[in-house]
Amino acid sequence: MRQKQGRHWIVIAVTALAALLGLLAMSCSQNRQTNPAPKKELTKDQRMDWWRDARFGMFIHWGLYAVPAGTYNGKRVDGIGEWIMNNGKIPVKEYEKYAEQFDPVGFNADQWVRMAKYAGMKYIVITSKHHDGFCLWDSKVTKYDIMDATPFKRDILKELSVACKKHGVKLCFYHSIMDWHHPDAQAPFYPNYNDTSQSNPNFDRYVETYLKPQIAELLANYGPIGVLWFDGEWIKDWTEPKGKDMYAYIRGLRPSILINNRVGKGRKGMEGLSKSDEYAGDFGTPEQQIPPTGLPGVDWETCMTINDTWGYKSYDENWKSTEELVRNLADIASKGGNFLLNVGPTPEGLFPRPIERRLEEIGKWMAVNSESIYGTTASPIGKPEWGRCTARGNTLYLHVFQWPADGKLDVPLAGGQAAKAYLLADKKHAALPVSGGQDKLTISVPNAAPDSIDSVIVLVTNNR
Ligand code: H79
Repeated sequence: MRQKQGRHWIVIAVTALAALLGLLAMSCSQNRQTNPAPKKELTKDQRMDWWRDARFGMFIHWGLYAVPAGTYNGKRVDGIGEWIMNNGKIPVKEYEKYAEQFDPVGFNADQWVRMAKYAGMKYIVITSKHHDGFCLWDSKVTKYDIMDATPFKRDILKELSVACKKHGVKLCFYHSIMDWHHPDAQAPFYPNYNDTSQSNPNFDRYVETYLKPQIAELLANYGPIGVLWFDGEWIKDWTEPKGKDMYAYIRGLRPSILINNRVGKGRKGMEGLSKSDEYAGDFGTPEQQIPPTGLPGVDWETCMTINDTWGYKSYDENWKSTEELVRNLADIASKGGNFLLNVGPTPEGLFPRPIERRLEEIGKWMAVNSESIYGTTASPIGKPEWGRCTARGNTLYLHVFQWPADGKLDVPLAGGQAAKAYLLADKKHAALPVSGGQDKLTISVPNAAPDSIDSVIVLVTNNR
């Protein structure tokens, strides 16, 4: 009996100890959550490092607007495809019905990411939510999303996050502040959802109980996110203090993330300026334009359509040529910026064939020449008349768009500065003869251009 009682006490003591330890562990882990061990915060340069190195990314505009694809009630609606709800004056309840038709059975995240990677793009920015308010992921704060409102019921962002991780491509989200579907945002402004003179008295509720929780979901459930790319910040209800608050909120959750300047009011009109000491945001976002001389002192990224629309329009065939796209990439890199090239997939979940062809051709150029793009800095010799120039330390990459007919390429550098020159396409790096003058040097090049779009000559200098 005594023995039994003794054992009884031991059991109680052990149980109590275990419970105590459990409590202790719990409070410790709680402590860990509320008081994170002081981690050394990354500097802005460290946060920007991968992005500055990347230089080339894929923008993807995909949502319900791919279903009407530019046509409403049998009539073509002018303007960019993803704006059809506003431009076609489609009532919320009617637009919502496109969700029932959104069934992109051809969607294959792995294929999309492989195409981006093949083209040499290091990151993907996809519309988690565009102005129409429809969500491409399983959001817990709305039923207006891919899981609850469509027959497809597959979390597109989840599948992309898996594919991006597999292929080493950074996943980033575009998220619209403006929301034409939410009653506390712009929905009541129908038929002009983009009315910038009106205010919604419940907008703060939208921000606190909808927008911020959505951002938290996007940061919690899809692996490490490279960039949050905001848009639709021009509405009256969005202010710079709100932008700064959102910026701080996001950095509080993910200290190393990057956030574009449209989180606040740092973009005046369609300019790309972002000075983070004045405005919230890490980089400027010139849209559909390349700043003539870059934006000195500011990180920036030009976003651009591959035809004339962001979201798919079935009849927009105004494709930019591969030549224009590759030269844009070189032009942008030569000014120290990034190129975010947009694709608008079909409602079946496919990239239109003309897009695939261009990505393949860009990829072929990048396979030979990407060294002249990744991690390079702006041209130290301005815009030479034959093309563009990018730099990496002592090395200049001469992007020759117009191959010299006389076999002589003039470079505005003093002659003594050249240590060596060769064609990037030449695996043997056979030296090209260089002769020098006072204020220019001349490289003798073969008669035929190695690449009709952009032939790169590597010029190693000894002066920098
Ligand atoms: O997502 C793509 C487009 O749907 C979106 N941004 C890219 C990345 C885009 N939104 N608007 N535009 C493109 C052009 C429209 C600009 C205007 Fe305005 C909005 C004209 C009037 C309201 C902003 C505010 C510029 C002037 C006032």
